[in-house]
Amino acid sequence: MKKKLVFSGVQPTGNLHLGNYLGALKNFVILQKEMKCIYCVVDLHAITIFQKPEDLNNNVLETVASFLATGLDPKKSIIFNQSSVSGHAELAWIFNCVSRIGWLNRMTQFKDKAGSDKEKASVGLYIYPNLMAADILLYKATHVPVGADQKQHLELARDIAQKFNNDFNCSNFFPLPEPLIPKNVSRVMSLRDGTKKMSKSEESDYSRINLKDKEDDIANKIKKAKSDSEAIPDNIKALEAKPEALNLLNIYSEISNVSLEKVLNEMSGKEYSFLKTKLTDVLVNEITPVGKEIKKLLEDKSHLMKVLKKGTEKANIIAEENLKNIREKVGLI
Ligand code: AQP
Repeated sequence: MKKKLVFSGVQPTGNLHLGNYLGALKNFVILQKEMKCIYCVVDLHAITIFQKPEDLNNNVLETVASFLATGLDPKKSIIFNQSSVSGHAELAWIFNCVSRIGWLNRMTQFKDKAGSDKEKASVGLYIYPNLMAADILLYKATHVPVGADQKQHLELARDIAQKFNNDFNCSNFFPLPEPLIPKNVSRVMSLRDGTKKMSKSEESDYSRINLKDKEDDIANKIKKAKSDSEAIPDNIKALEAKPEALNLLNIYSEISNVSLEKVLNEMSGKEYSFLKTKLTDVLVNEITPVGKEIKKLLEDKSHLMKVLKKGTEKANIIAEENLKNIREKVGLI
């Protein structure tokens, strides 16, 4: 039995939001209690879409602050930024040569992010999933907590690991990493359009709850969130064609830790304004303390830099040890 090891990353592309929190960060903290975990600020992924250098710098520190504010402990977990361990880029190149163009052509995130003019997207955005496979397999991680949007990339990482093991005749050299996707809210949707995921890069700030939002921001955004003109139904099936209503109910169920069925039992027949008041309360309780802590942590940037430096040292030791064996398998001197 291989030892369990968790790896996951978050892009420093702006304010972290409720989707990042429920899809990833909350799970990171739970896993930290059970196994060895490596959590990475994936700055090399961020630059697949142009980032202003000064913004990127700040966003890296803000992401670390968000990790710590949600409860990650640098004494228990390794916390660092991707570009400071050069093994990520080296292994990504090796995987560029293992992964197949046909595999990448199937990735839906590239299609979504590249938009209609794919010719103008960066090559980095196209091969992003190979770098993600390298991030995970550089440490031979076995488990990867992610939101549902990353499931396809995880499957690609497994295909790359399998092909590497076959090509270089070393079965079981790389583990086939398993995604850990939250069961209830695996994809938090935009507050303005329930068919789109909540995202940092969505233009309207009203589409998301940011971890740094104040009480009033949260109340306003939930008040303005799209819901439904009919009363809350008593069964989940009736919500199928109402993605915005379902999203609000799902978020409420997850944060208040009450099953969706029970929430519907309690609220059926009521207006959505009833749900919105309760949702605002639970969100304010859960999110605003995190936001306050992020702001406090950002006042001491040298502490955040120290956390990254220590994490980098620890990550580098594991990465170099594994890379030595990887280079040998490939035949590089
Ligand atoms: N809406 C979401 N619901 C559930 N999980 C989500 N995640 C992101 N959005 C949601 C999960 O958060 C982790 C970190 O994601 P990321 O920031 O590295 O990249 P992303 O998925 O591309 O997030 P965004 O907000 O959409 O960023 P931009 O706009 O910069 O592309 C991942 O585990 C992800 O699944």
